[in-house]
Parts: sequence; structure tokens; C-alpha cells
Amino acid sequence: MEQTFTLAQLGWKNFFQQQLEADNTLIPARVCRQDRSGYQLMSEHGILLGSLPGISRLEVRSKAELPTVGDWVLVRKVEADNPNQVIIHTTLERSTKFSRKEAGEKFGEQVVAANIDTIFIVTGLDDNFNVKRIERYLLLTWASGATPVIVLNKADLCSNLEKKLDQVAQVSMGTVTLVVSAMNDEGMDDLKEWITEGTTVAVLGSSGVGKSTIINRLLGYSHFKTGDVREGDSKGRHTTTHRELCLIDTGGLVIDTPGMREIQFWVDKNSSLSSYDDVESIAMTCRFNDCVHEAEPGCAVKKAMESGELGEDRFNSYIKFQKEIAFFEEQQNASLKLERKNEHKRFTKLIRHRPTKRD
Ligand SMILES: Nc1nc2c(ncn2[C@@H]2O[C@H](COP(=O)(O)OP(=O)(O)OP(=O)(O)O)[C@@H](O)[C@H]2O)c(=O)[nH]1
Ligand SMILES: [Mg+2]
Ligand SMILES: [Zn+2]
Repeated sequence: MEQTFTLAQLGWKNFFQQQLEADNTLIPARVCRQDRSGYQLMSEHGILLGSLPGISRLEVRSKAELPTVGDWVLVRKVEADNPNQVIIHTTLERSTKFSRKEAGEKFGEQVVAANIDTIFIVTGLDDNFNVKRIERYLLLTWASGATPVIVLNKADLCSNLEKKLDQVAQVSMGTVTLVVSAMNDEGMDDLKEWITEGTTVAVLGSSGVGKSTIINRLLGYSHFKTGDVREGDSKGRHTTTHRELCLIDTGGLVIDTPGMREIQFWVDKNSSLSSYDDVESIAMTCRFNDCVHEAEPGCAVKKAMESGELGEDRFNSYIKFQKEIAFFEEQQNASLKLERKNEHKRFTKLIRHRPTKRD
């Protein structure tokens, strides 16, 4: 018999219930995968295959508004050869979203995963270990609204764990950090504690860190393809090419994602700076509120660095982040302007092409 799901199993919450429309012929469903053939959805009616009505692609202001993995949508069955074929009517407002800049030259927002409670930030404890990268993922995770958990995988390949844990502690600001080995099936129960019924966990990290291997372990079978890593730097080969949400049979949902080639910001300044609460709260007590912490009198930041309360590395990365965010915001705004301009063109075109009475 075909597998069906309860809404609670799929992560349905009050937040979504409140958005239900009066039209109760619409069926709520959760996007688990998207490819050329359409959207694969999980619902009380089993697995459905959804597509968007033609017009809706034009109606959205940016691609980020189109349904993505993890989204809740309202669908309607259509008369088709395949009884599971549905049309996506509405995308419900997201409770959280993890975004990044689109890959390549583009500057649009790509929503990697929607409605996630927790993000596993996975790093390998092999040659690919990189604290700066963990710090970046943390920043993006805080901006997403989800709770980060740092997962240090491949413990079986690590001989200086204490040192690496120290390095992580410098940037993690108390974020839960778990040491696991998917290969040896170690620490998987610690991960499972975060994947309780109805919660959604996105698994993020660069290629080759073992995201798919971990999820296969959690599932108990090899659902996702895994690939080997390069000798020397332990980098992966971009084995996973699709994002996919799946249900763990002990409850809870996980999203496998392709390793990010380039991790780039898509954030707004205010939410991102909250990951530097420690520095920000010291800076608040500087004498001048436009203090740049260089040579100003009464600079609390300088003082905190002298006393050792604030590490110099931490301060430097804060300054670097501020610059990166400012730069990115500029780019973001420029691309938004361009998008609006193109949108304007499109609509004027539409109007111009409308037949007039004289025709
Ligand atoms: N030694 C060791 N190898 C591991 C561990 N976990 C995963 N691997 C190996 O690391 C390689 C990459 O694993 P994947 O699961 O494909 O990595 P991924 O993060 O999904 O990579 P992409 O899909 O490319 O983003 C595979 O050869 C795995 O067998 C581990 O705990 N220890
Ligand atoms: Mg993978
Ligand atoms: Zn200052």
C-alpha cells in the first residue's frame, strides 16, 4: 500500500495552520524535492507530483518566492492520467529560511531550505577542516532563524581532536558541537536527539564532509549516493546535486544538500551582526557611538582587547565580517535594482502588446 503521512509527522505547526484559507478543498503538502518534472510533495494523501500554474512564475517578484525544498504548499488535484498530479495553488509563509547568494555570476537570493528548525553545520576532521568556514556557516545560520549545531565528522581520521575543538570553541560562541564518525557509526544517537518527530534538520557543509553518509546512517539504508574525496585536501567531488527532504522512520525530517562550492552571504546586516553579540555589546559602551575602535578616546573595545576580555582574532574577524556584509549589501541592492528595472520593462511590454480596440 502507498505510504501516507500525518501532518504532524511532516512538521506541520500552528504557524502554518493559521495561514490556511477558507477554501478547504486545498490540500497542504510539503516540498521534498524539485526537479525538471516538477515538485515532489509529501502529504496526507501520500506522495504527490506538483506543478505551478504557468502564470505564477511571472507573478513572483524574485525566484526566492517560488516553492523550494521544505516549503509548505496548498495544492489541488487535477484531472490527469496520474491521480497524484496536483497544481500548487499557494506557498505558505516560511517560518525560517536558509539563503545564500546564487552560484556563479548572479546576485540573486537562493533559498536553500525552508521551514527548518535546526541546521547541522558539518565539517570533516580530516584535511578539509576549516574554522573560518564554520564561522561563516554559523553567521548564515543565525540569519536563517534556525538553531545551529556544529557536527565534526570523520573523527576516525583525527589525531589532534583537542586542538581542533579548541579552535572551534573560539568561534562557536557556545553552539552545541558534536564529534561523530558516520563511517564507524559513532555519535549518530547524539544527532538523532535533534531530529525528534515533527522537527526538520537541514544538513549543510562543503562537498565531501560526509553529509549524505550521515543521513544514510540516520535513515538506516543507503538512500543517497556518496562519493570519495580527493587525496591531499580531502575535498569532495560534488556527488549530491539535488536538495531533498526525507522522513526518518524514528520521527523527524532531514534535508540533504549539495556541498556549497562557494559560500556567500545572503543576509541583512542586523540579523547577521547578532552572531557578534559579544563584540557588539562591548562596542555599545564606547564613548562615541560612531567609534571605529582605532584611536578614539574612551574606546571600550580597545580596552577589552588590552585586558584580554576580547581576543584580537575575534575582533579582526568582526571587522572583516562588517566589511563583507557591507560589500555584499551593496551588491545585493544593485542586483535588486536591476531586477526591478527588468520587471518594469516586462510589464510595460505586456501592456504594449495588449490588443486595443482599433485592432
Ligand atoms: N573516514 C571517514 N570517511 C567518511 C566519514 N563520513 C563520510 N566519509 C567519506 O567521505 C566521502 C564523502 O562523503 P559524502 O557523504 O558523499 O559527502 P557529502 O558531504 O555528501 O558530499 P557532497 O554530496 O559532494 O556535497 C565518502 O567517501 C565517505 O565514505 C567518516 O566518518 N569517516
Ligand atoms: Mg552528498
Ligand atoms: Zn570603540
